[in-house]
Amino acid sequence: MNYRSEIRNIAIIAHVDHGKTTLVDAMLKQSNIFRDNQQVGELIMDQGVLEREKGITIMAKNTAVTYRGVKINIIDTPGHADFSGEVERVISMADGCLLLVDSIEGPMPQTKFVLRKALERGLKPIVVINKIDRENSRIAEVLGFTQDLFLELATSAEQLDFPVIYASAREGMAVTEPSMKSKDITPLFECILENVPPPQIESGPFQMLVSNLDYDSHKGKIAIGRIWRGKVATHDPVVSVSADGGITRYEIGGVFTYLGLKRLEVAEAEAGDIVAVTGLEIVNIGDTIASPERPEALPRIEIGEPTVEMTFGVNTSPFAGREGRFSTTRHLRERLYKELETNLSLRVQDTDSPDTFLVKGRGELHLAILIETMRREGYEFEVSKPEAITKVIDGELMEPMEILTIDTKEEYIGALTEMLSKRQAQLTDMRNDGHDKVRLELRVPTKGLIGFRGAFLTATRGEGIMNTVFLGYEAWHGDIASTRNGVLVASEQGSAFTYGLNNAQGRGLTFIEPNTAVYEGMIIGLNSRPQDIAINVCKEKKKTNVRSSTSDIAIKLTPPVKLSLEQAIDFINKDELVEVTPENIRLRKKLLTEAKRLRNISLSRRSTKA
Ligand SMILES: Nc1nc2c(ncn2[C@@H]2O[C@H](COP(=O)(O)OP(=O)(O)OP(=O)(O)O)[C@@H](O)[C@H]2O)c(=O)[nH]1
Ligand SMILES: [Mg+2]
Repeated sequence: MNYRSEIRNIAIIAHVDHGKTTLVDAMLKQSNIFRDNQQVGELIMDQGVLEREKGITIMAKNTAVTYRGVKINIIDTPGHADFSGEVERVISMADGCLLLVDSIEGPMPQTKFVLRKALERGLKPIVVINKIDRENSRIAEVLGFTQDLFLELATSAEQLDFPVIYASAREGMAVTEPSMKSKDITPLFECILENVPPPQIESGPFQMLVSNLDYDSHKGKIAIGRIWRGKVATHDPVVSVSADGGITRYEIGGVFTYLGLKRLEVAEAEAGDIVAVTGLEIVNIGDTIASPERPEALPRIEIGEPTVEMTFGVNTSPFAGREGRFSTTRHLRERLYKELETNLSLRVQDTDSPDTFLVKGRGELHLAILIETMRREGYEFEVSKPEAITKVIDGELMEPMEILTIDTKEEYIGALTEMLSKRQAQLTDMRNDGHDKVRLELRVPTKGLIGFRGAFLTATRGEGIMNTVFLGYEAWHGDIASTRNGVLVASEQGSAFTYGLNNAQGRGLTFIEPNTAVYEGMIIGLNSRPQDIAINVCKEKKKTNVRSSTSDIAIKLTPPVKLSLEQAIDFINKDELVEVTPENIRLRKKLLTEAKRLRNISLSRRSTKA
């Protein structure tokens, strides 16, 4: 076997927010990639609009730095459990990984998930205890927990012998012993060179696995992946091998390697390196690109199954077609199926209704990000309440289960326990930090977590953090009764008036401002009782000599509760929809008129009695 000693390929993996992208910042900044006066800012790799807005990584991305003549290809991955398909997609490109662990939080559910994936793939791990600058960091303890995790997950004794680096990604420093001082992350670079094996190469005809796709308006489709065998050069004839074994011939348009934020065009590239190639129009992630001499497929990328589904339908509200550029079935269908090319853990299915598609993802956030992206692209559509995906195995109904971890203050435990038991959660562990902080670990059916996040934040007054990770399928635990109150529903189409909204506020919370356009059946608030009520919010105060607008002003409304897209999806019940357009997010009843809704209730009562 030959090695390429001038290359290292590493993936950076961790639980959400433990500092992966910040550590990549430090690696980029300290390897002289940028000009001295270049303003690069923070979280450099998080270039997606939603990534920047939300401060989280959504897609895995490649970059590279050079250190002492060695090129280190770096793959930054997302830590949020909903995007774990991204980790599965890219991890096969690496030979080693940096497992980051927050020096206060310690290993979290997603730390375990990603470490398991990395060890299964045989990646050489380096543990990085990060954020050691934080005031209450408990480095020794966190290292102990991390060692326990390795004991649980290691597939060979060798994997237990991992190097540890202590770092503050934010301050751009790393050391090999917590007591040491350093001005930079040199010890981390040295540790990578020393411990991560250089890529093994096989000589022979060219072969690479496509792990990612990108588009360029000039160059067209760009296929990204690691070369496993041989070399590739511009104009080389190649074939792509698709999932069904189909072979398509192409000529390589260009070959690129990574350096910093750029892709550099090179004449040729060799096994062991991570490259981007152009010229292949219909290649997909998971396909192999190979020399026509030996068109053998590499094993395809395995991605965990989706756990949550919801419908995406053509907008059927009375305001349909007003605000979106793309609103037809054809638009919606094409866009959703296109998403499958890069969003590997997503599934899309046609349904009995030609205007509605079933979309399955790894969690509510996974689906919410797709909805938000489409809305910004100009699409308008309606979505249903997310539901856990059940399946029947050997005649038995099974449902997905998750591990829920909660970090909060002791005082909220009572309220949380009550909420969680209604959602069929079972407490499996509770740890106290000796002050007033606790960590709870629970097993919960996925269905019990839908709509939980909002309630959780309210119950803990924003002083709680919750994380979930997929556990597996278990026999159905039974139905969960809806815990939400009824809604306030507009009874007429028009413009909401302060007077009408004031009446609504006598019944509960409202979601809209005065002058908002409403339609019959649109949800404008939350009732303080279990049933829905229809209210005419377009009602003005009876006309007197005084102009109505001035008398309106005299009424002081409580500011409305504005639901974000994620909150809206979390909020709705099965008989409701979220209408999504580039300009608005509206909530509505599926059945818009009160008469239809009442008839539906009496019909369903009759059918349950029968
Ligand atoms: N105090 C301190 N904060 C840090 C450190 N590293 C990262 N942070 C902060 O932690 C937060 C999350 O950092 P990110 O780098 O986005 O974390 P991430 O692991 O990439 O997060 P995801 O990609 O969303 O999973 C940011 O506010 C960082 O500024 C550190 O060493 N010390
Ligand atoms: Mg990140």
